[in-house]
Amino acid sequence: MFVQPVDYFLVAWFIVAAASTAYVAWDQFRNNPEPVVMKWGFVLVTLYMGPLGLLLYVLTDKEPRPGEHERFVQALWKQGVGSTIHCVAGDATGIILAAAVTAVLGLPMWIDLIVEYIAGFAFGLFIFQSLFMKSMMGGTYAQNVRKMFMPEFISMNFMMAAMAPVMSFLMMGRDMRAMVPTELLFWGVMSLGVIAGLVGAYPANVWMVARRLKHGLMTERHGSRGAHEPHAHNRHAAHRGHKGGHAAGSPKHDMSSDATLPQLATMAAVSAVALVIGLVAPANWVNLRLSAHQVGGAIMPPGMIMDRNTPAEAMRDMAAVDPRDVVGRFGLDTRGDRELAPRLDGDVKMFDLETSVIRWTILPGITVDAYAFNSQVPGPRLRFRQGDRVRINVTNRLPETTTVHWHGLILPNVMDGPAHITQEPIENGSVYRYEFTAIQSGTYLYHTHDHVDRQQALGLYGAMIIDPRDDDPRLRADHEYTLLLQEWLLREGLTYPAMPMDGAMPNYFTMNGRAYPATDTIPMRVGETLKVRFVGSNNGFIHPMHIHGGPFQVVAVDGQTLQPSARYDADTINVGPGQRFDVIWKARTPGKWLIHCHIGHHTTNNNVEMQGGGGLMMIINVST
Ligand SMILES: [Cu+2]
Repeated sequence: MFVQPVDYFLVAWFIVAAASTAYVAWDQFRNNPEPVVMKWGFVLVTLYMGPLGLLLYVLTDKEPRPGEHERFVQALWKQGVGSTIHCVAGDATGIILAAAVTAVLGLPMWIDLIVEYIAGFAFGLFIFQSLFMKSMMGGTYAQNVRKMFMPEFISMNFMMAAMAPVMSFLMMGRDMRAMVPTELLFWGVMSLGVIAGLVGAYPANVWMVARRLKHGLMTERHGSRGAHEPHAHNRHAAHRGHKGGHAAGSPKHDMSSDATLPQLATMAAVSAVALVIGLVAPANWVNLRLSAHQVGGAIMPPGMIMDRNTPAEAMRDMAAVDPRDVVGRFGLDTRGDRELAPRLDGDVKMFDLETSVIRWTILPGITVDAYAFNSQVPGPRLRFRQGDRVRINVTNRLPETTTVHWHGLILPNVMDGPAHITQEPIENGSVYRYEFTAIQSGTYLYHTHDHVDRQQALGLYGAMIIDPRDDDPRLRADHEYTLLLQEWLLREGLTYPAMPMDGAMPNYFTMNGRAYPATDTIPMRVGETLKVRFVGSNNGFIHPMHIHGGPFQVVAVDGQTLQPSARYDADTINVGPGQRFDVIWKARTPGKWLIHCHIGHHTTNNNVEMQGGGGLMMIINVST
């Protein structure tokens, strides 16, 4: 599935690459008079470089008109391209195969790079240079390996010096799908790496061709064209390709180089330095100790600080919800915080909760990918009476483990929920049964207690209201509204858990899963009372909740009913994470009265005011 704009580009790119490769292969094997090894070289490089490979082929190697190949490929810059293509085809094939295998094995990036270098070098030297070139070079395989070692070493070093940073920075960048071979992005990064590698290796290859240390482009004719016709020789003929038995007197690839030892030694040394820098320098910025198994596939929020020490766990914690995990989509017609009717097992009230990843609409046209209980944000409201025996079966369908904590309740320790502390976390597909007797009464909440900063910020919470055994009429109101708060981070269509961290600051805010103007409106009449239960389901942020039109009376805090003498009037209360406040507000005057957070940013939608506000804002509509 496409989750980023780059995915569309990559599909288009690889279609063009396939077409380019098909054309180059067709032209090479049908029309172009050159050795088979070069035909394969251009085919492979076009596969890796797409239209750029095609361009290099057409400009340097494709015979313009019959009989002109010999003259056409003479120029040194073209010979250099041929030599580089030949190197890149072998080395890149080894590197790409090694990268795919090491990613599947889950080796750390720094080991990947070393294995890739060795594989690329071996593939290039032992197969592409020595084996495939043997027919042209003459001599034994061992002689060829020895002769080609130094040119291959220099070319490979420069290529990897350019290719390694491209791979390191892009694979360990924001979109770490680039580490996973089953993702198109992995192959896109490989292509970009090969392009960089070719550019990096080109200058040294030009020098090596000029000094007759390497072959460039060659012409090889046989069959009906008359294999034994003398070729149009030129000043490069001495080191260009002619098959043995061709024109009489043509020396068999005279590769006697005029490069001096200091030249060669310096070139080799500088290439080695470039290689070391290319391999090591990225470790200053990215954590090369991580493997594809640890973070592969994670997409990080823009602005997150990722340095060479950032652990894999931190990256997974802040990563976007994978849109491919979404199992249900819900529009504005689906509410959160719907009261869940219990099933009865004798005297026990049973509730079933199931976690899953859903796409949830917070505003018209604005959706978030949420972790949800029973496919709603907030999760269903659990309501029972003081003294009830309650059993809650929690089934986990998230791509990670979870637990549930019953915030504020007096219950057996093993039912309390903290992962790894009172219980093993619930694996995907498993069920955990929580059971307890409700001793207290009041406004409570339940929420995940496994990777809370991530999971609760993505929607795993709900209200729990326990009605008292003996109802106090002074705490009743004409209307009741339960209000759960949450922050969201939504960027480029991806949902990240909002947290007070660089790059993770929220840009959307919801009351009961909706942002204003999609929040509820409470209709009232003058003289009526409204009990609002503020629930601090917000995870990393405090919201000073304010009601217009006169003060409210705070009658309960954290589920504890205040003694009449302790009740107090206020118009703003700070609802911190985990806190609850029951307040009673009286409709004194007709009109539209607001309930809203008093942090201005929290009453916007992605910093935009819509119909007078946004986010944590709703209307009490009082009529006469
Ligand atoms: Cu706020």
